[in-house]
Amino acid sequence: MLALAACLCAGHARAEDGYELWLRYHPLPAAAAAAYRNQAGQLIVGKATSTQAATRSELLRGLGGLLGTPPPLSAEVTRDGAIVAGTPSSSALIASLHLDTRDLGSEGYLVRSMRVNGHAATVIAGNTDIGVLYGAFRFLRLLQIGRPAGTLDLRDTPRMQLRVLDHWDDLDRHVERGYAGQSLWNWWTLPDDLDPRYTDYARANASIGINGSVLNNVNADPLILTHRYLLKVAALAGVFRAWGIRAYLSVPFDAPVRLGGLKTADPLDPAVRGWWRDKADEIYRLIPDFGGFLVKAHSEGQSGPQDYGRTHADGANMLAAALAPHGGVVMWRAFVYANRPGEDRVKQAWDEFKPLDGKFAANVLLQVKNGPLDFQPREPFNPLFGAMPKTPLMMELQITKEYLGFATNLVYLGPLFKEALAADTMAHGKGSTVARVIEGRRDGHAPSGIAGVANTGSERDWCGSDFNQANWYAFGRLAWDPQQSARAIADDWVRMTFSNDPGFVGPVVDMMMASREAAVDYMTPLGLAHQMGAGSHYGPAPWDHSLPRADWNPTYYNRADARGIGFDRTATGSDAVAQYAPPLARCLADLACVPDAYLLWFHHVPWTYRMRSGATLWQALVEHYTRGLDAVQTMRASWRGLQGHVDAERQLKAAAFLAIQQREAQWWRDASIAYWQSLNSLPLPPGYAPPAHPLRYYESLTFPDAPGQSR
Ligand code: BDP
Repeated sequence: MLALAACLCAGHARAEDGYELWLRYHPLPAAAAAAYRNQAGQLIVGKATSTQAATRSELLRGLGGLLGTPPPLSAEVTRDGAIVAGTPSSSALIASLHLDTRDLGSEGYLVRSMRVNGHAATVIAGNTDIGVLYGAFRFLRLLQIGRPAGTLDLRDTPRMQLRVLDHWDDLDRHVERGYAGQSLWNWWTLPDDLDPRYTDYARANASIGINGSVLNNVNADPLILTHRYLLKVAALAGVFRAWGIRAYLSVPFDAPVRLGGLKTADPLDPAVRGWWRDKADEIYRLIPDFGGFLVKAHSEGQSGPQDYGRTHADGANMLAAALAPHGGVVMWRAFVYANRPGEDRVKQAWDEFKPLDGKFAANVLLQVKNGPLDFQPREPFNPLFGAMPKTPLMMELQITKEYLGFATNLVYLGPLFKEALAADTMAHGKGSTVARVIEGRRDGHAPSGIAGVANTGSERDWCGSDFNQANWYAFGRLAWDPQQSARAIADDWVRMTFSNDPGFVGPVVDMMMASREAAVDYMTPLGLAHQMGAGSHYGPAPWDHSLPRADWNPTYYNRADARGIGFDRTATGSDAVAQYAPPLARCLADLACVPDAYLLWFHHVPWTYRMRSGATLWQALVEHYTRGLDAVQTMRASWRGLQGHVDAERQLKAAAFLAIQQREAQWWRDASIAYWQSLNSLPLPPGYAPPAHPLRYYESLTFPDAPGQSR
């Protein structure tokens, strides 16, 4: 008992299980709380709509937690230090201030210190309730990250319209590529039971500006479109609505056959068109603000319009016509590689979609993965960005770490997301970055959007580890504004999630910022890709060629033999490089110009190839693997040194996961080196430790139980 009491008093001893995410609202230090109490002495905010009520409850909850007591609600400003939140149309008080809200659009906000009725006040305003909610979260964040109380003058609007999470959740609650338990949606108990967790999910999303959720797996089950399931979807949409989040569904293209009993799903067949129209009408009767459909067609066994001799545009436009009267959109995925066996897989989407530019209906967005392959630790950007100026392209990122060691590896994805967004397509001269392409400003498109494949699940901490929460957080923040820096976002997240203690924030942010490069180094350095165990994508298996399709196997991608390694994608090989804008293509095709990070993605080179550093490729590879492993060791030591700064529960969990990561980084390094050596027979450069086991040991490892596999 005494030990327990001692533990509970030791500053950070309050055990935390991660459920509160970055919305912990734990008490601020006394001085900061006192200063802010002067700025939060009264709260004037309506509750006439569900979003206003949500804003009010979040401000009361946040300020109450951070300051010790929530400010009293009031109808009027009667003293200094009031917080006034609302829109000019919902609040006469806000209207009387004659704020300039013209550039705030339908989701933007301002947070401003000004005098109201002769008193000092903080005004949180927008043109819409949801803008005000976003402003309220921004205000709370200032307190959470330890910004000193004082004058405020902030305005912000999102750069993209659709900021969406894609849940690859099956209806039996299995999550494809999910590593955090089961699906959050308990389809069996819906619509009657509305787990409070659905509200907390919506709060978390709203706090970072996410405004859409695709509820089910892209490998979609037609059951989702039955009336019984639509009632469940409507119940979730009802919870999300107050928080500005629309529900979307993944639909199988052949639903009219599998569910509707039609003989065909041909998009030009009037009966098929009628079936989808009726289905859309039924959905909108239940869910008036339904967002639309996400479609994986003609990919990995999913049916598509080509089964009926039609194009992707025919298929997408047919669904778009059914949704258009209701204001819904189609997010049509460009992740296809089924149609051209023998062709380099990374070329296929471009080959298939580029000719269709300009052929899509106005409410279709093409959803394009950040790279041309599949969510690898590093890929060059997808050449479709910049290549389809007449089509709104939406970027799809993966927040769940399918190819990055699952939930237990600490890999902060902010730098990966940023790298993809900041890549210069050079399609319209220098500076035409991927972010500008998807924001749609350059090509004058509306709508615009970005999607992230969610990492959430039923585990208490939502994401399978505390640090994985940072990837959900970073996705939302970058979806709102791709110009923000990954480091600044990490800094905010660490403060909100753990502590404002500078002795903690600095080292943890450094650790996070180094983690993605570390993963690239110990898994797939210098442009290698897809070297993970076939199917499960767990652990290294560069030798594997067991799967029936060549392009599902690591050997397809590494092309390693006694002489060299890498995929020749120049004119002497697959010429995938030609899909990039000419000035960029020229550089990538040229060994003297291609960045080291993409060397083996675009080139097949001898093991003895001289790198810019003077080292041979072989030496450089060994160096990178080892550097990645060393970086994990450093992360682990750094975390150990921070003991006492956070509660023991979260400290121990992250420490245990870092130990797993170190073991796996060692395994990646050693297994990769052992396999390459079996081909090139080269000795290790001096000073580097040999693999711990012979190659056959690594080859013998199997993991039929690895989580998240596709079925
Ligand atoms: C791959 C996953 C697979 C998904 C597919 C997709 O391995 O489970 O179904 O992408 O995006 O990354 O459709």
